[in-house]
Amino acid sequence: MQDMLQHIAELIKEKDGFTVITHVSPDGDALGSSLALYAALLQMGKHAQVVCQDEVPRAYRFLPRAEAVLLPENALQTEYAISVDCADKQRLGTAAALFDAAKETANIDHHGTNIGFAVRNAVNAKAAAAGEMIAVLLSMLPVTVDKAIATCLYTAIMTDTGNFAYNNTKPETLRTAAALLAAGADNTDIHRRIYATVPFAKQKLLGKALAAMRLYADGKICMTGLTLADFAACHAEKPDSDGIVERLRDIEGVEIAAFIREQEAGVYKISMRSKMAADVSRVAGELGGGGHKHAAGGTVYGTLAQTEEKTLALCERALKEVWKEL
Ligand SMILES: [Mn+2]
Repeated sequence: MQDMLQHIAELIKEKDGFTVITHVSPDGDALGSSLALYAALLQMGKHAQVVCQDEVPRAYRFLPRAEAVLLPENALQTEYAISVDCADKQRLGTAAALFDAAKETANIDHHGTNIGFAVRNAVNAKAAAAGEMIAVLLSMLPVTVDKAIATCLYTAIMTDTGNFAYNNTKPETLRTAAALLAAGADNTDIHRRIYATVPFAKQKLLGKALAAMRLYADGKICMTGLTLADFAACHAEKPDSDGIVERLRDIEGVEIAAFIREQEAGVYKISMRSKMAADVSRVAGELGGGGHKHAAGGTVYGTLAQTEEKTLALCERALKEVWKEL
C-alpha cells in the first residue's frame, strides 16, 4: 500500500492541474478526505479543484473549504484526476466524465471490492477510512498538516469508524487520530457537529416512530412504521428517518428490528437489523430486496397492516432458525 501511495505522491509532486473527485451522496469520509487532499494540493501551490455529483450535506458544511466543492457542470477539465473513497467508477456519478477525460488518473480507496479502475491505484481494505490513507499520502508530500487539514481528516476517520467504535478501529487508526488532535483538530467541536446536532423534524419523527413501536416474539422482535402522513406531520423528509431502525435494534433483548416506511402511496420500504445470529438478508430476499446478514431491506406493495404482517411472519421464521443460539 505504501508503494502504491508513493506512486500517487510522485504524480502529485511532478504534475499540476488536479481534480479530486469523491462519491455520490458524500459522507464524512468522502468530504473530509477529498477536502484534506485539496488543501494539501493548494499548500503545494498546485492548481486543483474538488468535484462531487451531489451537494455537500448541511452537516458537513463546517469542513474547511466545503464551499469550494464543485458540481461537475461547474468544474474544469484537468489533466489529472484522483478519485477518493470510491469503490468503483459508478460511485463517481456524473463526475465520471471528468475522470475519463483526464490524461492520467489515480484512485485512493479503502473498499475491498475496489478492482483498481485508475492508472495508479492505492486500495487498502484494512484502512478504516480513506482519510487514514490520505494521512499517509500527505506524510509523503512537502505538506504541513495544519488545523484545516487535521479537521478534515479527523472528521473522515471519526465518521467511518462510528466515532471510533466499529471494529475497523485499529491501534494505527487511533495513532493517526492522536496526531490529528495534536495538529489542531477540535474533537469536541467535530463530535458535536456530527453526532449531537439533530434537526428538530428528525427528532420529532424519531419520537413518532418510537411511540408506535411494538415488541413481538417474546421481546426478540421490535417493529415500527411511519406513513407519509407521519412524515408530513413532522415536516420531515426521507433522510430524517435514517437511524431509526438502529434505535429499535439497540433495545435490550431485541434480536431483529424492522422499520417500515411508506415511500409512496401503497409502497412500503422495510429496513431490518439483527443483533447476533439472525440473518435478515434472507428475509429481505423474500421481500424483493437484499443486503447483509445484520443489515438488509426490502419492499412490500399493499397497506401498512399487510406490510407489518408479512414482515413479522418472515422475521419470526428467521428467528426460529437461530432460536437455540440466542
Ligand atoms: Mn470511506
